Amino acid sequence: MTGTATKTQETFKTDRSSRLFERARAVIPGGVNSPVRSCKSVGHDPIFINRADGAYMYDQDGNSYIDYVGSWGPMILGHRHPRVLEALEDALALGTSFGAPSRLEVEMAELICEIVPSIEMVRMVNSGTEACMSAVRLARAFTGRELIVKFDGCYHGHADSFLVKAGSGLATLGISSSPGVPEAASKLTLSIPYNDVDKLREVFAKKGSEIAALILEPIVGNSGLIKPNEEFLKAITGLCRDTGALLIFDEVMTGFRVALGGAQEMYGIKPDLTCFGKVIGGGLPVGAYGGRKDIMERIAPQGDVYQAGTLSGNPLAMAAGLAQLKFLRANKDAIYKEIARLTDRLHQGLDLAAQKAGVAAQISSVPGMLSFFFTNNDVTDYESAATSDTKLFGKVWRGLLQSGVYWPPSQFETSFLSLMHSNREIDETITVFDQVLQEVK
Ligand code: HOZ
Repeated sequence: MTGTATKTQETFKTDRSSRLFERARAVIPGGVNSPVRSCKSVGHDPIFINRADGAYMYDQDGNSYIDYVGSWGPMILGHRHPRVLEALEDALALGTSFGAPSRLEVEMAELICEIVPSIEMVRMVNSGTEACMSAVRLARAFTGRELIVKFDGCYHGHADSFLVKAGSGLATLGISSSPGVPEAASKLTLSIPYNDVDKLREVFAKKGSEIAALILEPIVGNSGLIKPNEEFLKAITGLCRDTGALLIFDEVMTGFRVALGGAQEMYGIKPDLTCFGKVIGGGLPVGAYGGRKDIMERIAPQGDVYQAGTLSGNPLAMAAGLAQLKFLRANKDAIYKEIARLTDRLHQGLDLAAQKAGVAAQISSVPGMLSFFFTNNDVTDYESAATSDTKLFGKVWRGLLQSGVYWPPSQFETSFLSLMHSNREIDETITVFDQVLQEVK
């Protein structure tokens, strides 16, 4: 399942993508169905993808790319993994949607509870946005409190309560919130800098008894990749325990990726609730939230907290997700070791290339996720991530694209590696990055 990246910038053509973009702009706002993929912040028009296979994507003009978006996380096994395709074919033969319970939903819930010990019960939804939105409603109902604490530059989907100093597309577009979010909703969300223990203590000292939940990306992917420090992780667990606020981990990006049990396994933390997204659908639209049984039992129809969805637990999404999760569990040691090795190789290579070019760069990575920032500052929160030279990032992004590397089209997103990336793709990426830096510095 290997391909080849476009070797030279001279062969790079975008005529068909350009024509599709023109048609799209007439009927889809901004010509895209999600803002970041418009490539606006990196000074390019979007590339329309035709197909993907293994570690590669192929566009409508026939250009091929080593893919570092991986559908924003779920393609841990690469595109079109045979196990996932087989499971989908089997499920397809039985029907595409029932709107009634089916066996695969039960198997999925059992598997998630087995792999992630903090999860005793889980509810399927259709996206990470839905998962986070529902988890917060549940936390508010359970605690009888209304305030939510989040961190600047973290992104938990586009529900009203989260569009306060949010990362991802909002950071990319340079906006911190959105018209249409009622002031009354944003007032209930307190957003503070990531990794800032003093600020965290201050907020909990003042408002601890009113805080329903603290929600965070245990490793930030939506400001570019930012790792939590140890003191910060200790503080969040301690403060939640002491005040009765629920700790919600948004593992939409990190779940089943940085380790089989996600970031919570990596850091040895048991959050009260966890949100998952696309990763449990193996590339199909899905999400889930789960956690402590005494909290989850409050959800209707067992309890009184309402949340519902016709396509929740959709058989195709469950089949693809189960196939991927079972494969990951069966080959756990080899897979996570290999993904960590590949990420490390890329990290070292990009670091060396930047040093060679004399360009100030910070490379940040955890197994399977990596970002580069063009700054002298250590990147520990959104503010320091925003000191990156985004113009240079745009130039480098365009150079990578034209040489066959599809990197996330925003400084404020992380890249994702898959098991289908090999030394060959990693080394080619490093070579291209090196050449591009020499040209644009
Ligand atoms: N905001 C998404 C990743 N954090 C990107 C969604 C997309 O454009 O597909």
